[in-house]
Order: sequence, then structure tokens, then C-alpha cells
Amino acid sequence: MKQSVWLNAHLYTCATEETGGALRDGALAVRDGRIAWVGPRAALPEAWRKVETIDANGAWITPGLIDCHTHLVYAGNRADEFAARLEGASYAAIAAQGGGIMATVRATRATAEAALLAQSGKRLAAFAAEGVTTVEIKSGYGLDTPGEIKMLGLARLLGERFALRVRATFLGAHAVPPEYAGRPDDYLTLVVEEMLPRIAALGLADAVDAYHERLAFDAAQVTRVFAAAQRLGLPVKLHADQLADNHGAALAARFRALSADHLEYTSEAGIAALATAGTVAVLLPGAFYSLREQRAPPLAALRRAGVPMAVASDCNPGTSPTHSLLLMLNMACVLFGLTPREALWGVTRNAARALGLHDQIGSLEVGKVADFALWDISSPNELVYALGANPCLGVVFGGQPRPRPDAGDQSHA
Ligand code: DI6
Ligand code: FE
Repeated sequence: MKQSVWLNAHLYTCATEETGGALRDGALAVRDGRIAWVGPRAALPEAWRKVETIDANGAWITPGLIDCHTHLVYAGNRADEFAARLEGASYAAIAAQGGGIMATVRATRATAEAALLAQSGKRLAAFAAEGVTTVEIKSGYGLDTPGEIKMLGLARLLGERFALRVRATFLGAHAVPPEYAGRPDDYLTLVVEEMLPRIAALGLADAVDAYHERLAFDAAQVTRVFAAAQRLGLPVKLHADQLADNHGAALAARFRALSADHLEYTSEAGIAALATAGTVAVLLPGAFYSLREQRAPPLAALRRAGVPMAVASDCNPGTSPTHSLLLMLNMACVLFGLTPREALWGVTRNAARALGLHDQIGSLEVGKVADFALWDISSPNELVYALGANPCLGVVFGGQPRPRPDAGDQSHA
């Protein structure tokens, strides 16, 4: 039995809604990689006072941060498209000309596994340096069976290399690859009859996602993919209502999706459906910002309906080329109007729920895995307030302390 007690720390437990769970001068006891006691230092039970102590030096401790929506395995970049958009080209027009997602598919297919691992590893290192201990990674830049398997395998490998918790999501229904141009339903037959069963058999996916937009897949097509996922026992998530109200939220809710992501154009009816289904709303301010969108997600209605809200990076080369979840906290507040408490819960407690991991991680509560981050800050609001600062001192992963990794360190990759 391995046990220790963290003292001289302030805790942000994400366990009490009103305060967010802020607790000054707390104590946190860890036994065999799980949280065994948490509370005010003065109330620490006698038995724990005899155990090895670790001095946090006055740091704040939060749950390890969770990025519940990324596409971080990809090759190349799309800086030239960014420039073209600033000169007036639209995201949809660039995609129609063979750019957009397809540009990244070409680059990713053409890149050998080792190089793809190295490029993606740099991004993961940047997230890890900011206190992120769990990352969701989607496929969707392979769009053929070997390509999708390569991406999901790399996602798993990255988790091992960096000793982070990685959840891999199969996003075969991201776009129609050139071999199937004009034949989306034939492509989806490949997704449903070949890719999905093979990926499920290999244990390479924890969930299945689809891109439901006018420039991607419609409701009937998404339904095919989701029905197949459900037959295999895999939970679903959906890119929904980002650029128009396609009733994506209601579609996600119909399949009891873990999350519906983006939601800028979601209607009241869609929000009611999310609330009933217990589906998490994942807000992605990086994509909203990069595309210079005007319409923010319907925050007031989400709050009224009591839909849990998460915040994620959407790290991808087209619409959200960021490697900073801390920056997303700030953007979620400044651009969307979240409170700092909502933003912080969005990358901890509610992000865990968006991955179906809320029994395991996302808060500092007895029984949860001892994943936490230590911060050189004077209040939790500081994490949200700063633009481009990184006050992370290090993380504890499954009870194992680990100093802050260097974001530029390539020895991992
Ligand atoms: N997530 C996605 O998958 C797409 N938008 C988004 O928010 C597009 C990704 C890309 O352009 O590569
Ligand atoms: Fe996305």
C-alpha cells in the first residue's frame, strides 16, 4: 500500500458548484493512486497525520485538466488557408476546391508513422506542460481503413509515450475522401461495414464521432454511423450545429451521445433534448475565434436547461490551430461569456463527463484517480484571466508526481 498526504496546498476540488470547490489550506490524501481523503487541513483525520507528507509550497491544486475534443494527430499545417481566409475565401469554398480537411488527409496519408508521431507528440507535450492529464484524440485524417487505424494506433501510442490518459475517437465520418468523390453513401458503407468493426475488434476506439454539417454528412448518414457504433457498444459524440442549425443537438440526443460539440446555432428544442439525454455541450472557442464566427453558443438557454458544459481546444490544423487549453479557458469566458467557474469545470468535471469518465476523473473527490495539477497562482481565477501564461508547476498522474514537462522537449517523441 502506497500512501501520501499533500499539505500546504489550496484545493480547487470541482465538487461544490457555488464555490467551484475552492478550499484554502486543504489536505489531500492519496492511497494506491486514488484520492483517499480531501478536506480542510485542520480536519485531517489522525490516522493520516502519520503518513508521508508532501509539501505543496502553497500551490493551488486542481484536478488534472482534460481536453475532451482534439484532432491532434495530423501532418503539416494549413497556414496558407488561414491567409486565404483573411483575403476573403470562405472555409466552405476552400474545402470545395480540395483544400480544407482534404489537404490534411493528403499530408497525413503521405507521412510515415514515426514522423506523424513526432509532429503530434510536440502538440501533446504542449498540452501536457499546461497540466493536461487526459486528452481525447480523434481520427478522421486517414479516411481509409489503414489510415484510420494508423491514426488511432498513434493516439494510443502517444498515451503510452507521454504517460497520459488518451481516449481515442473514431471519426471516419469526417469527410468523403477523393476515391469516393460524389459517392458519400458508398464511403459510409466502408466506414460502417469495414472500418468500424475492424477498429472495434482491435480495441482502438473508445467512442465514435461524426461531422454533421452541410459540407459534411447529413442526418440520415450520421444515423447510419451511429446505429453501427451502437451495435458495437461504442458511445457516440457529434460535431453539431457549428455553422447552421442542422438539428444536430437533437440527433446527438437521440443516440444518448456523450457530447454534442460546437452548438453555436442550436435551438431551444435542441438544448431541451440534450438536457433530457444527459448529453454534455462541448464548447470550442478556438474554432469560433479562428473562423471569425459571429454567433456564440446559446449560453443562457444551456444554463437554464442545466446542460453540463465542457470547454475543449478542438486542436486541428484547419479551424483551431492551438495547443493551449488554458487559452481556451480565457476565450470561453471572453468570447462566449462563461464564468471562470464554468470554464474551469468545463476542462475538469464536465470534460470527464463528455468522455464518459466522470466516475474516474475530473474532480478531487474520494475514490477518484489521483490525477491533479499544481499551479503557481494566487486564485483559480488566475488560470482563466491570463493570456498565454503557463503557471503549471507539475502534475500528479495516478498518484505519481511528475514535474512540469518542458513543452519543447522532444525526448518523449
Ligand atoms: N472540427 C472538425 O473536425 C472540423 N471543424 C471542427 O471544429 C474541421 C477540421 C479541419 O478543418 O481540418
Ligand atoms: Fe472538431
